[in-house]
Amino acid sequence: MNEPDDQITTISTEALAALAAVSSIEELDERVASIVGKRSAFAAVQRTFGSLDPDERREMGARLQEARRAVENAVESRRAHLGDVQRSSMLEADRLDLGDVVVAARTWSVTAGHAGLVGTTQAELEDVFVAMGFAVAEGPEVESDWYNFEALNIPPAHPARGMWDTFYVDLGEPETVVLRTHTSPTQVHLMEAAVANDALPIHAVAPGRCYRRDTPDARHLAAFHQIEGLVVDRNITFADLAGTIETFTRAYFGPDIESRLRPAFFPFTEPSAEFEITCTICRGAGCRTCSNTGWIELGGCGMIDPAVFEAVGIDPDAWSGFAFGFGIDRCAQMRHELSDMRALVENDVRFLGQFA
Ligand code: FA5
Repeated sequence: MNEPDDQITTISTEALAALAAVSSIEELDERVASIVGKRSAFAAVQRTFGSLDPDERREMGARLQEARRAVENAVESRRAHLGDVQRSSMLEADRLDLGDVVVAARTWSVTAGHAGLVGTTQAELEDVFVAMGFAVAEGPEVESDWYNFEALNIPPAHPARGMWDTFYVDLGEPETVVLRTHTSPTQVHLMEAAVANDALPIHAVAPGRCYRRDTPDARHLAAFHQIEGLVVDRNITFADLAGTIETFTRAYFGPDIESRLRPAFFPFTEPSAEFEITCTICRGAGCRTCSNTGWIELGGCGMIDPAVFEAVGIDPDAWSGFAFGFGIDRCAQMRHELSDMRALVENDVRFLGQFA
């Protein structure tokens, strides 16, 4: 039998060898008790110290602590090393070699790609409205407060500003430049241009991207698209608006989808309405996408408020008109029965490939 001192040296050497043989963190966790814990040779030799005289016991106790601490430090370095190895092999396994994907998968022909669903939906909507006699226009995505709010009868501090949670651009005076929250500012641009060029009447649609601080969910995105419609002419009535929306719904969604107008409030139209269609996911039965209502709101609309005509210099006694603004992403979602709008921006090639 070795002296305790020799035993401690042997135990340390064997413990370090056992550590070197461990090849994963899981294995280390399993074995750590037998290397430095209560089931270890260190613990066993400590139990024999009772038979030593007090001075020797103290000396051997200190020697054992020192040896055990050295092995404990070695356990931690081994754990750190094994962690590094495990992380690098995980990263290596997850590495996406795009070259390999294209060559090996061969599920897509290698082409220049194709238009996205929102882009094609926008083009289809434009076609429907062009067939109904509308021109296609566009307006800027970065707007002044005047175009996005004030000219639309939404003065500063008006509670209706809360309807649109706005991204402000850090330009000029605070809160004077915005990412447009809707396409309605294009109404103002179109009317101003028509007045300047003596070019009334107006029959136009203006599609484009809008931004709101909305939390993305099944029916919302923070960057989305609307198509604005504007008609300014003589003797335009709400019946013209309702007829236009009905014609659009039938042309785009087909005759089986019901639509309805519900009274609503927008500061720039009076009267105003919300336009809804039967939820195409549940066919009206109620589901998660339509929050169990059976209906999906596609947009807002109404007769141009005289205050807006006055802001742009159009005589409200001589001219009347209507406007509407529909969500293009919502139209795509309902037309293609997508239960969650976020699929449009997730860039999953299996989804995108269906619309090639
Ligand atoms: C408006 O934006 C008004 N400018 C519509 C309008 C135009 C009224 C002309 C009167 C005259 P609203 O906030 O309800 O209204 O949005 C209209 C549509 O845009 C919604 O019905 C929806 O289809 C779409 N939409 C709004 N917010 C989002 C969003 N975060 N993500 C996706 N689509 C959205």
